[in-house]
Amino acid sequence: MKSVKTFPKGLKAIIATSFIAASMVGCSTAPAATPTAAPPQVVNVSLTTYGFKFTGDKIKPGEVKFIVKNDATDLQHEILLVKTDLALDKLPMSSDGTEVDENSKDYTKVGSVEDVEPGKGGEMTAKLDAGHYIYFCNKAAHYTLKMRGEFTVAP
Ligand SMILES: [Cu+2]
Repeated sequence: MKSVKTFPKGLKAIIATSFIAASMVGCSTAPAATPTAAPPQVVNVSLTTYGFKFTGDKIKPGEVKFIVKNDATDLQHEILLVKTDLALDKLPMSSDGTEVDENSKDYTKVGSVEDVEPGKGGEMTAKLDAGHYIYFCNKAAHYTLKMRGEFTVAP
């Protein structure tokens, strides 16, 4: 007698439970309206032989980024930025008179980009308070050759 194969009884079907993806709906609002910090003011500084071209005549208190380029073709230059009430031509000089005394307490040094080769550049960023600032090149005799300038930061 031929045996008939039958599927065993009682085989329980496995019911796959479907998972409900709990997707978050809504909540697509724009990022919270936290005030973003104001981007730094940008001042472009061109160094030339015994001069500056400086775009920062309307600087407000806050972060300022100075983008410095030595556009001279002959000499290394630099920029030092100090905060002081001294007049532009009255910065304290070194004992031999060739350069500004960089250790003086008569001003507050803010920043510098030093020893910039012709055609090269650099950057400095500083947080400036309201007040009077002087910038100058402190290569020997460059300050006295009037490689200097000043600006006022005001709200
Ligand atoms: Cu110079």
